[in-house]
Amino acid sequence: MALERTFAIIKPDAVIAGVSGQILQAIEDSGLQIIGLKRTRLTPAICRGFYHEHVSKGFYPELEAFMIEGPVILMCLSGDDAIKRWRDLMGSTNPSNAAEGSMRKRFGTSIGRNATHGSDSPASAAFEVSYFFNAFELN
Ligand code: DAT
Ligand code: MG
Repeated sequence: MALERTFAIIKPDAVIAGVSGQILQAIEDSGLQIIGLKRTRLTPAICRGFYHEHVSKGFYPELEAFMIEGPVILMCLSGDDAIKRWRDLMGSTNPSNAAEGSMRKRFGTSIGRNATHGSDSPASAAFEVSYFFNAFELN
């Protein structure tokens, strides 16, 4: 197993619902380290750059409207096999298919409003972490 970094978001639905603390607790309970964290609000331009691979898709306008509707909590997580471990803890994209106890099962309400984001590969993790964090912010 390799020591990895991955990028995570607590999305606006979960922040507004007041369940950020439960998601942070689940991350810590899983043994992943939160090595960077900030609370901010995305803009349309920042959202487009972040979701560049989805901008041309039919669901993108709905995705952008959702991601800018409230504050987000951005994180860099570190640990052995962190990318897959965070994806597993999040659960499937559609909360109705997500495993019992996963973040999306517990806190998501639809495929679009699914509470959390996680990088899906080492390449996307590297891009996404550096999109939001400077090296000195990761400790
Ligand atoms: P994931 O977030 O599990 O990596 P993805 O990268 O395919 O999923 O899509 C990014 C986000 O876009 C996803 O978390 C929710 C939204 N989304 C994906 N497919 C959608 C759809 N068919 N309808 C509405 N929103 C969708
Ligand atoms: Mg994805």
